[in-house]
Amino acid sequence: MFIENFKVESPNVKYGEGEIHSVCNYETTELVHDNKNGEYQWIVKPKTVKYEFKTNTNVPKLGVLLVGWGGNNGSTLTGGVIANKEGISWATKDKVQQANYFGSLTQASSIRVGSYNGEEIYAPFKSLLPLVNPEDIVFGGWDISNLNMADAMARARVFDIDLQKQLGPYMESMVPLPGIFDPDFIAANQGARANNVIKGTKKEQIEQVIKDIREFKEKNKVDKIVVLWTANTERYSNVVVGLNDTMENLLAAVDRNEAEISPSTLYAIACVQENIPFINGSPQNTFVPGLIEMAIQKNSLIGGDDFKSGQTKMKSVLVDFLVGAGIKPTSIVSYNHLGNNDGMNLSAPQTFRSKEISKSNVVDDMVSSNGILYEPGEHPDHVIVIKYVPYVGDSKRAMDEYTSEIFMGGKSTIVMHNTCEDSLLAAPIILDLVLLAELSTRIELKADGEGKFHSFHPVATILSYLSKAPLVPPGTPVVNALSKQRAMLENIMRACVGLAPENNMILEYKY
Ligand code: NAI
Ligand code: DG6
Repeated sequence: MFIENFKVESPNVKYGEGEIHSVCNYETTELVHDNKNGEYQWIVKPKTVKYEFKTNTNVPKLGVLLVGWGGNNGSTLTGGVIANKEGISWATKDKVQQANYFGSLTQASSIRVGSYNGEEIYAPFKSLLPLVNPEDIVFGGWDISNLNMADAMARARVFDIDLQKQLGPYMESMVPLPGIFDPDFIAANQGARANNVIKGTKKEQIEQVIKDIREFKEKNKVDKIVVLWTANTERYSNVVVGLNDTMENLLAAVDRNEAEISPSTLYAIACVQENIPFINGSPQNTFVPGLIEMAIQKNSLIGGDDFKSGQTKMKSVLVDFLVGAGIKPTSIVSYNHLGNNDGMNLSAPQTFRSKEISKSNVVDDMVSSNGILYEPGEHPDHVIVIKYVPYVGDSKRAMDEYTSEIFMGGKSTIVMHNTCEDSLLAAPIILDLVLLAELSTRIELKADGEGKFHSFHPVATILSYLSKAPLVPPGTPVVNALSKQRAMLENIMRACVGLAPENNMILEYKY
């Protein structure tokens, strides 16, 4: 059964004026490697830590500024939200299609809340905690191409033509602000697009971005802003001692107008300086060590990297299933071709390399979790291929071959093929990223015995479910397995309303 909403009644939660206050017992373990009677042994000690959570329930008016607003993702998200807001439907060759948010965890997925009369009861994911309504978001952003959003949507060739015609009037007055352009960081084939750029030194460019953010906030009377990079994939920046390795060196390098500071890092610096959440939806190393240090020092949220939309999402499910089932993946070959501007940009070796890195590291945690299947350091062969085929446009073809070793020397090969508009996968993920980033800035927590509440760590691992290469604070484990990432997010949100983590034991029906 599906219910629309619910309220928790428990000594663990108090719904107050503008705030939910909850208490949870976090059940964890402490490990000790001890010498007992001349023999080393692992000792596991269960441990309970009491946490308190405070969630501000005043949902702000939110502004979302997209870097690369006029791209396929930016125009698809903007049009998609308008279509939902305006209740637009359009004719396809199959049926009259209604706008929806399919593919969005926050808007279109559900959570289990319990059993009632022998039936499992589910509720919308978004009923757990108050989230910004996507239709109340004010969108804006920057793009190095000056096309208005209606023309950008037409250039993207993602939406059906009947939908584009209806959205056009809403989008033609939306024009991206000039963006920071540095041809050294993206493919040379993007140069022709760059007719809308911020001039000046790197310091002046940061100042302009800060000015743009402040003006947008003022003009649109929004309470909060989240900035998200959905612009071209950049090449990696070199991380160099004295250049970008510390906050001090990074800021000094900006003052010296050093060439090796990428546009994405410049936008991120502007946001951190303004204490505005900045999310990186592309694979490059925007968050150089100096930037991470700055975000930590200013306690300003950063999250990323690279939207986990299709092939990689599947990989972080399938490999988790295989390894979890005691099957040993030995070769993973992921091939895809696409014909949109992202594909064109990725046809240059340096930008492709950024994507190759983020797509390659996604099985590491699953492989290292099973020492029965893999020797220390052993890893499946893992190959990533991306080809640019203009004719297919945004309709990406992804082909994957997983070969595994099974019982008694047998081999199992699974082959998958997916055809799908890439931007229709990415747009709902962008929405989730900004909504969840905003929510996480309203949650505070403290462990038993701690004097005061504090916010989550500014490196937002809570967004991992949506990222191919989750950014984590230095010295923290990276979790790629999709089910664990979802459970982490859902269980933290459950804790905020005094609900225990979903444990799937369903003991009440076991005897
Ligand atoms: P796109 O090429 O259509 O859009 C990118 C936009 O960014 C373009 O309009 C371009 O003019 C603009 N741009 C480039 N550099 C800029 C700068 N420095 N400042 C402001 N604007 C700038 O690409 P698309 O398909 O929208 O993808 C965007 C990014 O998202 C790419 O990096 C892609 O790799 C990444 N991504 C996309 C996924 C998907 O499923 N569509 C999934 C994972 C990541
Ligand atoms: C070619 O791979 C284009 C990329 O931008 C991908 O579409 C994007 O990274 C999505 O990747 P995945 O692996 O999540 O489908």
